[in-house]
Amino acid sequence: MIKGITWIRPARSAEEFDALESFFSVLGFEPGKGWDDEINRGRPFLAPLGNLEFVHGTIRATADTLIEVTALDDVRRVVEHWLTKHLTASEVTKRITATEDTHWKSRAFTVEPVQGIKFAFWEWLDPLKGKPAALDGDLVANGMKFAIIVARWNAVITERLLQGALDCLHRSGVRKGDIELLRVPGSWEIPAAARAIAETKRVDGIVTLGCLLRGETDHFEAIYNEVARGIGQSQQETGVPHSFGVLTCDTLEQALDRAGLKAGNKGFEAAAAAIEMVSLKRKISSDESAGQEASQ
Ligand code: DLZ
Repeated sequence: MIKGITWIRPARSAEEFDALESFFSVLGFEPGKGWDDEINRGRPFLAPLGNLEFVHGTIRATADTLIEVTALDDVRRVVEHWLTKHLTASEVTKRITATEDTHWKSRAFTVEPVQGIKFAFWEWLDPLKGKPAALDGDLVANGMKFAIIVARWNAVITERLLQGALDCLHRSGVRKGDIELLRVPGSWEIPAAARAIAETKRVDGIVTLGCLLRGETDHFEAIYNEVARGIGQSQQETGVPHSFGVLTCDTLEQALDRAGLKAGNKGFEAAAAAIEMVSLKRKISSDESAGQEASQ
């Protein structure tokens, strides 16, 4: 019956509220539904998991809000960038601690985005701790390069998918200059363009975006099968992750729902899948090289 926990952190001034809102916005939290009324305002930030924890004995945590993350060094870079933008150089060093091992088999640093309000960010030393024995990719994409291939056919849909994909890439840390945008006439042409860009090895991942409408597309099944096969084949033969953002719908209305209306934005989801696969691929490679070093 319990559904969730809301922990309210009062801001002492409008400036403090704005600073906290700005700080948490850059960190990749999912924004909740904010509210403003005559007497106050609130901005919720959501995390996939949360808990309320009571502690008895000597408290060794360095902050009363602990935020578990999966890529602590990347989070630290984002935090440092935010601090540098908002504080003087001498203040920055006072507001962030070094990243150190904790007594609970993890690493952590503490940051004070506004004076007197501290947050500790931490990650397990063993990335598989608390999870089934599985490797998974992160959604942190700083430094990654992507190509987006977008079909012009049904542009009213595909342009929305494109906006969703760009939104996801930018919010995950991909720089504008690290995205190559390729436009092709229709979905049929996506595999050839994907293959051509993948073979250059200029990009780490490829997002494919198109829209096939059953009612309006002759040989719908044949075209769809070929597009799906071609994208899959390009991915497997080049080793570059390709995500599949080609909608196949019966009607334009269904496609609109999947391009930002009722059913989310499949372009955003395709970009997130591409980031995750690039990250996973990197983890697999670094696991392999760690394994090779260990056996030498
Ligand atoms: C020709 C065609 C048709 C009928 N329908 C679609 C569609 O629903 N979605 C899409 O992306 N493209 C369509 N096309 C265009 C083909 O994909 C291709 O661009 C042309 O046949 C030229 O090769």
